Amino acid sequence: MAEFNENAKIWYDGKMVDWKEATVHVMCHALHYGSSVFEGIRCYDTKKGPAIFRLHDHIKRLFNSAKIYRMEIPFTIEQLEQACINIVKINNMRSAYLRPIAFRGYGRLGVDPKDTPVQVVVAALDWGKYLGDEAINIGVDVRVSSWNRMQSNTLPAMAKAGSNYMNSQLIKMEAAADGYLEGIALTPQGLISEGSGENLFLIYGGKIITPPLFASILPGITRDSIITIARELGYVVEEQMIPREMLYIADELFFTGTAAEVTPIKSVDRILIGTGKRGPITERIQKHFFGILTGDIEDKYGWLTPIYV
Ligand code: PPE
Repeated sequence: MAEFNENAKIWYDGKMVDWKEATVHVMCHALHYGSSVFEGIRCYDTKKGPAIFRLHDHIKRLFNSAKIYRMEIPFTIEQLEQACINIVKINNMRSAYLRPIAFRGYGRLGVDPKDTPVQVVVAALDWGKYLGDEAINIGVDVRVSSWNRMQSNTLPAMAKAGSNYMNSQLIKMEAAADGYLEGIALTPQGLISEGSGENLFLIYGGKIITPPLFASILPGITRDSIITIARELGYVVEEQMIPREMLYIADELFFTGTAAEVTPIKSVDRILIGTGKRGPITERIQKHFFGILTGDIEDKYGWLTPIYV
């Protein structure tokens, strides 16, 4: 869970405000109709100082999410990138989880968002390991959810919209109620999609396989980073539709996400995956990924934006 620091400042429509001042009205459009788009971005404490991971790609995705919903963000990409940098600075943080969100605010009620202003917030939180401290090394136990991910003509999965997280909550709460850490959702057609807040990778016969964008997934930025790293390490990575049963016979499985980073999965529906421990390919990819984030491995793709230059 993310920790709130109530002494922190929040960037709110271009101004730095106190945590307690960063409020919305109960008649805010987003509260009633789910009209928000957001991002989750990590700032890492690297050897060269704090740096934000793939800042531009995240802010670009925020604008894409807004575009899908005909939402005009009243700031530029550059302004929001700067807001992310400034919020880390002003709160004196070495590492952080940044939560930019754009939403339809207070104007009038009614589904049509006409006359409701689009407001933008960037908050900085402390968020440790998403699925628990041990999860990264040992792995998590998950189930296949009875809830499917949405079809793109129902709620577009490529938009990181608040409303999509109602579906995520169903997946997550069901998993928790049954004693699992997370659920894997299928597409409406019954093939593998993603977790409630993570993309999924499978290793089978030495190949790395992940569902394609048309499998109702969020186009994860960690997913993209892991595809790049895995190919650099010499693995074959394929984007393919994956039948459910392949989960059980996979040699290794892992989740990726900003919050989840790279988290191994040790069982699905109580069936052990491989040896029931983090697999060797997962470990190798994790090491490389974390190596870039600490600064031990060269950031050759320019993924890190330093806070202080
Ligand atoms: N799928 C979903 C549904 C998702 O929410 C995330 C991120 C991903 C895939 C991975 O995307 P990326 O972070 O770009 O690699 N989920 C964010 C929110 C989690 C939350 O509980 O809040 C995150 O990881 O920040």
